[in-house]
Amino acid sequence: MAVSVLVACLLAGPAGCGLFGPAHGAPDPQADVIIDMGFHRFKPTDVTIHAGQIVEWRNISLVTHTITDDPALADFHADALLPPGVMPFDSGDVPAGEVFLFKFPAPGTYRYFCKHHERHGMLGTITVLPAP
Ligand SMILES: [Cu+2]
Repeated sequence: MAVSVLVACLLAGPAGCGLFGPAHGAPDPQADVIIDMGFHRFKPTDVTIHAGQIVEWRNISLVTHTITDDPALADFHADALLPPGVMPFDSGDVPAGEVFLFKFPAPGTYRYFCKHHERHGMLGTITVLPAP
């Protein structure tokens, strides 16, 4: 996998390497919190915000990740958790260098994962407190 990424990098040139793109620029002005997606890891893993705040995930790695909170898409049911009544969400593929923004509407605990690396332990938790 790593070798094929490097080969793809050489063929595509720097712009195709994921070394450029929004994930490497200034954070989106709308974002309240930044979470980096590195090598099979969300960093920080656990984040606490308030309802209505926006999280920006930045894929600073060289591989595609997802931000997925949907029990129906999880290999292990416990890797996805939503507060009661909140709809599941899924970023879809976020390629290297790209970002994904999501506004958390309701308080509660959100446990999410990357569809490609759930089995590698790429998991995160967002604790959303009531709006101040
Ligand atoms: Cu991933």
